[in-house]
Amino acid sequence: MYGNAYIDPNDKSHAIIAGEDPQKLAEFEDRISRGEKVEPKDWMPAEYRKQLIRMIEQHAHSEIIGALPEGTWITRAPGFRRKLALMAKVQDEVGHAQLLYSAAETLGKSREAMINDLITGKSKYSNVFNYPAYTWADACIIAWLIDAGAIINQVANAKGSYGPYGRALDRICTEESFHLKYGHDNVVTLATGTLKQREMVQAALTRWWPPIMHFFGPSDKISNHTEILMRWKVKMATNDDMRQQFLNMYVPKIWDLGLTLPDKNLKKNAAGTWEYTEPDWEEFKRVINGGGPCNAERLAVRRMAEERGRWVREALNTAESKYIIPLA
Ligand code: FAQ
Repeated sequence: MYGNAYIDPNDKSHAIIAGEDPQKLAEFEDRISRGEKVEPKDWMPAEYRKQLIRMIEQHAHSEIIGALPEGTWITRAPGFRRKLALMAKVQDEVGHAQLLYSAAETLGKSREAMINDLITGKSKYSNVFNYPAYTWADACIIAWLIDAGAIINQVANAKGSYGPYGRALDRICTEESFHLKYGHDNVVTLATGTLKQREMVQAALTRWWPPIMHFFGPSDKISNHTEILMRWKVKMATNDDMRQQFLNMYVPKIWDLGLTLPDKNLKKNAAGTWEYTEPDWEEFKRVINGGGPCNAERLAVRRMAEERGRWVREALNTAESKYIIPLA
């Protein structure tokens, strides 16, 4: 027994926490089961810290990399109002990365180390941002359905056990809800527009459906981290639960717009569960491990930004910097 939790000998998490002080672990798990928040200076198992750093860091990277496919559409968005709205959205996403990097820093990994792991390809970020946004409709589908998926995930994670992550997510979710409305409005405009607009949004939806199905992570049967993360209330829903929630909320809305989805097996069964063709997990693995259509380009842009911003960071860090012009 660890605290209130019975350890099943077949439970993979048993090995992960084997080296921890049983007393401290029991107290920690009791706190988690009481729904208390864990704060940066509290004792935590090494694996809890490691998992949180991994997850929050990947989330932060996803926000800054996620700004890239949409960002290229700012100058080409139809009309001044949409340009302004998209600019604000992209700025929000970068702000979310700042909040998340700060939350991850409370666990002891520096921002420099995180950025370095991103640009050297060591860290992962969301699969979806490794696909191109060919047309304006792709940017609209991202803003509607990727943000919708992100909200489902983040609303669940916000109730999780680590205080700084939960608080960052509460704020992020508020902003994401505006993005969702903006994305929905754009998709409705295209889906109820001219034949050419309808074809454009349908083609984008067809392109984005497989990455969207991957977005919630591998199926629970093959997910590596879900078991331990659910046990410690870092994840508050499994990958399959989140996928089901998304299908339940958005497939009817998509069909209502007269759009179709590229999965002939997609249907809600009598028990209320969505059935679908199993996503191609080999494609997913390839994309998250650097082999997607845009991975190289995305990291090249981040490396360029890192290089071009170096002088600013140096100037801020050096009191007698050569970049500061003396007043007298
Ligand atoms: N992409 O064992 P699991 C956004 C990896 S924010 C890439 O199931 P876990 C805002 C996973 O890391 C979007 N990799 O993993 C926005 C693991 O690899 P590892 C980001 C993925 O952690 C909108 C392996 O697969 N949100 O979109 C993905 O228990 C529009 C095994 O997977 C977050 O990061 C994936 N989709 O569950 C911005 C939320 N899924 O480390 C701009 C926080 C899994 O063993 C525009 N993260 N992997 O080598 C989470 O909730 C979880 O990490 C999951 C994955 C649910 C994503």
